[in-house]
Amino acid sequence: MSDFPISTEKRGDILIVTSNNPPVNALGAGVRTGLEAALNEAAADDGIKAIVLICAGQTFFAGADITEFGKPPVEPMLPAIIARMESFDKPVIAAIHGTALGGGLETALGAHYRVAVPSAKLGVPEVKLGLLPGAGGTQRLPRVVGVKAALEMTAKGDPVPASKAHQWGLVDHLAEEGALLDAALAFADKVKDVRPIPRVSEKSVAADDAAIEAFRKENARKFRGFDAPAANIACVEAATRLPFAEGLEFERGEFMKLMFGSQSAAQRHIFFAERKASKIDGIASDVALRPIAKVGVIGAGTMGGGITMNFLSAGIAVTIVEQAEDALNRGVGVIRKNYEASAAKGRLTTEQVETAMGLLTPSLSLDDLADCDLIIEAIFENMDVKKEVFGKLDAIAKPGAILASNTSYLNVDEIAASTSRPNDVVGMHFFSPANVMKLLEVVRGAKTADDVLATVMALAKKIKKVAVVAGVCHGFIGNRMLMPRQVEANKLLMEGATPEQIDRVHVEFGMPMGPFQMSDLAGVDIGWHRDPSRIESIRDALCAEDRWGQKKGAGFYDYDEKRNPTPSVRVAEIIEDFRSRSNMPKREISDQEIIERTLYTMVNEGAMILEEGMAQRASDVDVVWIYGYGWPIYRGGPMFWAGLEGTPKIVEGLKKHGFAVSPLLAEKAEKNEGF
Ligand code: T1G
Repeated sequence: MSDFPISTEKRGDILIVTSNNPPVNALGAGVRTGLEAALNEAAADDGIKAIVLICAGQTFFAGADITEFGKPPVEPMLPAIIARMESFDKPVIAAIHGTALGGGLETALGAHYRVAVPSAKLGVPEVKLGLLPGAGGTQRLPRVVGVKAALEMTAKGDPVPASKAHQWGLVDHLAEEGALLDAALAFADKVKDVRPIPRVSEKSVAADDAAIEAFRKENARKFRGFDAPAANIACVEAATRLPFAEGLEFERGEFMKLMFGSQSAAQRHIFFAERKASKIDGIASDVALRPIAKVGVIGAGTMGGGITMNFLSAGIAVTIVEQAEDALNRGVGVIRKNYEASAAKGRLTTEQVETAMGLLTPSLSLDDLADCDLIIEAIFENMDVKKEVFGKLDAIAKPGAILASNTSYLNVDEIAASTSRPNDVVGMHFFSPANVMKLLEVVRGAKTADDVLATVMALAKKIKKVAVVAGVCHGFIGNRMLMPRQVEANKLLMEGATPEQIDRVHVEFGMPMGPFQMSDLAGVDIGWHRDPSRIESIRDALCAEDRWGQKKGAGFYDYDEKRNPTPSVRVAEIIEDFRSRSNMPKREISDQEIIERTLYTMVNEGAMILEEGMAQRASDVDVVWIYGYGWPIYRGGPMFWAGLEGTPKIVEGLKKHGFAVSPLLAEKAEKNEGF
């Protein structure tokens, strides 16, 4: 036995070494010390002929302990433990269930054999933390699975199922589900006297420069702006070129560069921020949740259909209601088409499509929502319309049903007041396309009950959304910060910048698209007053000429039939016309000014959101922008980025352009602190 989260038990001449370090058996200092002690115990006992290394709880080691990063290293370090294990003169059998990830898989690679249950997954997701497998993974993995598979696993970070790992020889034996230890013991008994003991580092891996080059080219767009993927590729390439020991040195050097870079700090920040967002300050984590067995969705348009798919895909029955039969049939048809498109790409089986569609009940009557546990309206973004529907729902919905609005900026308290049950009302703001975008803003009304909020946050996890609690204000968190960005972007057009320049600055920053590209995608006509004779802005002028964006083949850009954009001469004329009529002098606008007026203003708005309590924490604001708008994860979100950019520099930039600086931001700048 040992004092550490590692216990040992002798079973005949096999030593069972068990890690019990919930929740994911992270390889923290205590575990590493316990492993070292277990190896010493096995070395000292001639009666032990093999070791089975297994984990209790939900998973095999899921990696190094990320909370230790950035702190002084504590011996024994993982690479040393793995090297000791690999050079051991008695075979070590890793018994894998759950997810053997990162340092966990690297530990299994240091073992001599690997036994896994079919449901297990094996991967090296360090790249998603802006890192690379720093305990020999980039050198051992290619020696087992080859260059191509190692490139995929290290540079993209997605795990592979045990069945595929078994095909590749990464797993030596697949055990029956639920019989892992017995299978590992039987395997150990079989190999305990087999010599030589197989050691991965003694294998070699053939060079495959063509595959490496092809992989780099094929993923250039996906990896744009990131440092870690290239470092992972370089390490895999080193494994084909250098002796193992030198390869380890190379890997170590690349790992340390990433570990102390801002990108990994940003990506680790988001890893924890995403998990923190699901926690609601002031509500006990064990509050009783309302059961959600049946969901009602009102509106079968783009949003209603996308929202519906989230629940169907999670195995939750949905009744979808429309006013007109053709709209209902169209909406249901789009849902089926989307599922069939996924099946065509091999992401779903036809059975899964039919199962999902089998959970869908189309209806033309709100009365059919009477037995729903949650009803979400996704209808026209107009307060009067929403209040009318909620008034009807109040009479139809069963007691205890949660009534949610998908409004993207309207006042949820006002909507709740149109019912006799405001404590059952909440905002659930999905982002379009709702079946794809991970972010869900959960808008907490003044009277929203704690259990309603907790139920929706838990349900979000079930439908694979990243949920963030927002307060009731115009635009909540994301769209509220989008507003100053859009206002300034349009002002910059009047002062001499072009849509292409402003969008380029944002794309170079790492955004998937700039403000005007986004406007063309979403629809320039969103929020337009629809009166072509009323032209008070550049946007009005575009809409009056039917330039509603990609859907019309023209918006801020011109589009060909494949929706490829080109700068528009007509738009330049419209802007010029507006500028000359408003006697606005045209001037050169620097890229830096665009950053200051569109990104610094977002940070300022984020600080005001925090001051007003409209977001629980700065990291929640970051999560909103990463998962709702594609903010580059290697910059950690707007508030984290403010720390990298420097709050004093941001305040100076805001003041230079005459913006009122939020007190919280000013205070951070005073102390030269981030958020
Ligand atoms: N270290 C510390 N804490 C971790 C952790 C880790 N590796 N993984 C998860 N947690 C915490 C998490 O913050 C949460 O805490 C709780 O565990 C449950 O997590 C040297 C350098 C394993 C698939 O990147 O992918 O090895 O919120 O909510 O949904 O080369 O956790 O409860 O307080 O995500 O069941 C590489 C990261 C590390 C794996 C389980 N490994 N983890 O998912 O639970 S770097 C990873 C995950 C490394 C070496 C390198 C998932 C999971 P709290 P959860 P889950």
